[in-house]
Amino acid sequence: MCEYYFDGKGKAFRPMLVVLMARACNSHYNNSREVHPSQRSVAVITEMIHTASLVHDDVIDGSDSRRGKKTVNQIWGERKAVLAGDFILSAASVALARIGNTTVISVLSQVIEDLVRGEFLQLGSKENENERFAHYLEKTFKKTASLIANSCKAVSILACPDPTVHEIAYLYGKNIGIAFQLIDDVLDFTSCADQLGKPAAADLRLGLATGPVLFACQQFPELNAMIMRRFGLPGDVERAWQYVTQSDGVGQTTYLAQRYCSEAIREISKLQPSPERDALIQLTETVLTRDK
Ligand code: GRG
Repeated sequence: MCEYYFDGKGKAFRPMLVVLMARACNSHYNNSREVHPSQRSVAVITEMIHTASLVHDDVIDGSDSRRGKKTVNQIWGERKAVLAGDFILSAASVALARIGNTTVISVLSQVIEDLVRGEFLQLGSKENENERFAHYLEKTFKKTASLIANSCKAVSILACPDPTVHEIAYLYGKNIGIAFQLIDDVLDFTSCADQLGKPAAADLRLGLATGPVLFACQQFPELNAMIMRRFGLPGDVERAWQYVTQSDGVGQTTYLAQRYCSEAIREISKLQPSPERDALIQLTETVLTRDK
């Protein structure tokens, strides 16, 4: 069960980004692009934490497909899926302790707290329209960007003792991480199930109002009542979908993601030039143009 998702079918976006960040920081600090074994471990741990959270997320959402295959809960049942997620997380914790750096342990432990808090934020909703977008961005940071930001920070700590470099790594990860989730929310409206490897419009069906809906709501206030009842009445999902596609919600969410990517580029450009720094700049474009 625990090996099930380590089959090379995921995009491996996070470990790729973390290794690039490690090389960019090493290069900045002492002109060496070699990745330290401890930094490589962080990349592995990052993907393990991500995978554990996917396994648990699919239990919470009752999802039956991911990455074009059946979910762990669909095959083995919810109880074993919860334990499988726990097991992957425990293996990640052991690997983290083996790195033997207490700051790195605390930075990556914060991620686990954020993931859980992010999931709780998603369970709740805000009645006040003005608070809704802030709530959505906070959830987005905790559910998705914290893992990327803190993993980047962890490899920068292992690269050098300079706190300004740690801050650059963290802010690059935070901004590209938020953009990654904003585009994930756009893809839920613009991509098909075949492309995504999971059902499309899944968020609406789960009762979630993401960026495209929240922007659409400014043009179509009729969406407000539907958001409040979490698209729970018959026909809500279909009507909300229509409003979003008639609005500029997808365009505005994409524009917001572009702004976060520009901020990520502004941060990473503070490091000395290196092929890996350029690749991290290029990666922001990949985040914005991806279709799965
Ligand atoms: C067990 C650590 C732990 C957490 C429990 C369930 C939960 C709390 C958190 C859920 C966090 C979650 C699933 C966030 C979604 C992040 C996201 C955008 C996932 C999709 O990532 P991709 O597109 O997926 O990189 P692939 O399949 O390519 O790996």
